[in-house]
Amino acid sequence: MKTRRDFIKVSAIGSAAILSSSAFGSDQQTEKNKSKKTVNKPIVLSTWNHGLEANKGAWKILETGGSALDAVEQGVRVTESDFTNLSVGLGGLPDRDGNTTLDACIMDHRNRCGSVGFLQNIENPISVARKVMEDTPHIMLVGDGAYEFAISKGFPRNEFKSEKAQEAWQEWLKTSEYKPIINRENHDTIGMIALDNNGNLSGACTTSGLSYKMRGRLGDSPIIGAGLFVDNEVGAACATGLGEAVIRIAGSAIIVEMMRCGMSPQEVCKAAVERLIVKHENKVENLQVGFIALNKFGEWGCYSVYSGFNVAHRDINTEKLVDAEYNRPW
Ligand code: SD4
Repeated sequence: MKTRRDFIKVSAIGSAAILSSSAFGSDQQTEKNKSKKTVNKPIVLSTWNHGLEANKGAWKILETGGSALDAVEQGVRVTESDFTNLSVGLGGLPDRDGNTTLDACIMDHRNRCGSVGFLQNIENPISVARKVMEDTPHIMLVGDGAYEFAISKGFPRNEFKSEKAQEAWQEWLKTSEYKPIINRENHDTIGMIALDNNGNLSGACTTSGLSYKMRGRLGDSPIIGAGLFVDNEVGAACATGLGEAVIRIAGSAIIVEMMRCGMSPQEVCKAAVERLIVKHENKVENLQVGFIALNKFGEWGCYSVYSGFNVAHRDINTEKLVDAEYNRPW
């Protein structure tokens, strides 16, 4: 584990890097990156063990030379359409009023992005987010507006309610104690980032959000820069875990900025977790967050506050689930 001194060192490098990059532009660093090594592509990374199945969906597109954008959309749709999943899609655990509400966002190599929040009764929010990106002048649509937009684009209304999720909610109602202790079980939000054969990056993130959340609550997952960020010059990042904590540090955006300055994906995921811990004044009991990052060379990394986070990785040579390094054990 890092000492405080090490941490300060990394933070200092990180902040200097961010300053230099955001204040003076990225050209110098991009030039430096260009002179580097060969590229491992295509490659796809997803959060949690449901990422293995999702990666298979993405891989069908990547292996035939398809775009990272199509791959991440099709990949996470696999998880959304798995109604046994209690944390993504219509099978997800509901809010405290018993309604499952969905958040998703997508971003591509041209800095285009789209997002939906507080969406109900639609099976594949990620595809609605893509339509927001492609067919509207906006980036985010939420609630009834997002739903009406989806219907207008031909997405069917789906009234599915998971018995398992409803039972869990009934159980929760007995105490109605709101404790956002998440990610102890091995399933959660799916975030996916990919690099295609043309060297382009895209990402997608989709979730039913925190179980038993307040009505109307949005987490990080539909927020570009928090749950997901992609910069095709540099890399992509995605977050899972307590969304409020990710939003506070603009998690995915800072990860990409640190990569812009030459830090490796593994270093930046670790630095972002360390920043998050410090910004929460070290009070992170039960606060789990995990990050994944991928750079333009197909190098990747992952790191979480607590143990238990894992990442599905697929490239030409490998298809596996990897346990992320972490700051502390549960
Ligand atoms: C949220 N970040 O709504 C999501 C939940 C999640 O792992 O990712 N859990 O806050």
